[in-house]
Amino acid sequence: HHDKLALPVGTTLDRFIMRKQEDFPYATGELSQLLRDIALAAKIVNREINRSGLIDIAGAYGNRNVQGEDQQKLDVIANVRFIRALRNGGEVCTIVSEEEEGMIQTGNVKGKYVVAIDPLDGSSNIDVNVSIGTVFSIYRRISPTGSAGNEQDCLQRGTHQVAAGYVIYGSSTMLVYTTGNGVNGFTYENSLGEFVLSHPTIMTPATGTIYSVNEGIARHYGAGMAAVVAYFKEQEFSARYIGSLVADFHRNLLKGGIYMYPATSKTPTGKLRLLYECNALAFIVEQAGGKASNGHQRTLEIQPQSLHERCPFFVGSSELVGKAEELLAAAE
Ligand code: AHM
Ligand code: MG
Repeated sequence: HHDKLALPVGTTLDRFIMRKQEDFPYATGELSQLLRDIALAAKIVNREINRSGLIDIAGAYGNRNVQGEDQQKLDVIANVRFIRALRNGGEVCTIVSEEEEGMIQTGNVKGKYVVAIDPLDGSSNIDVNVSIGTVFSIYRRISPTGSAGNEQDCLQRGTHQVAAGYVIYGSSTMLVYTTGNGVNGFTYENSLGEFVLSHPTIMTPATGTIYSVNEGIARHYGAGMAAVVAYFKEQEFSARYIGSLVADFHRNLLKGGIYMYPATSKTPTGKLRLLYECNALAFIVEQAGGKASNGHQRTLEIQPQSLHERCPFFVGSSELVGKAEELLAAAE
């Protein structure tokens, strides 16, 4: 029998998923199939993103592509690609997507899983060649198979995630995911058309010197949040803010730091979405030894009330998120 933990750098994602599945004697392979479906869609979306410069040129000639169809925006394309892959894969009954108001029923009533996904986050950055990402959470459905998934299946606490991950389309494209057994990162190798293991067992530093927040809206912060930012400045942290959640999160995960999207007077529950932005990253960061909260409650324990609800988000190195929580509590 192979070594349970150590798979070498360079292992392809498909092989990695297969080997991990062998470690669970009762695993049926459905989750493995689902992860492979997501990876396939990610490759297709990656291709579309890499061509987006050319598509823009085509767009200059009347927003039509060679087939004469109206050019779709990349976030819409990404949504279609992921939904199609999940539908064809057959393991998912219901999808919640940032792009669509209601639940998406795949028609796979036997599918055991529910997926919440932001197919292309940070889409305002596409036109300017800045990194963007996909974020996904996977849950086991609660309702019995044989009919469509329902709201209760979709509104589970983050602690119930069976897997979560993100894809970053950046200077290289990476897929990072967890099934609750640590976090592993895979880099897309163009010449092979495969994701290969490049970042095994990612652990985030317990502390760091980066803070990431939109300070342009600081006048709308409360007293607590003002104290948090003042503290990181006092400590002479580096300010790093791309404005693309996955990219900001990914950098801080590897280097140590804190990302914050607080409540403001204009957006009392922040901006980011609990179901398909915060929970996945919270699961990953915890698996990497870090922390995620809404400022006073662990993100993964928040009971969702609606599909697209927002929550304030503090995520990153455990000491820094702990410090932010402490300062927020002190200002109450
Ligand atoms: P989007 O889902 O409309 O793309 O918005 C989410 C994005 C995140 O990627 C990013 O962290 C945040 O919005 C930035 O917001 P702001 O411009 O208010 O700083
Ligand atoms: Mg988004």
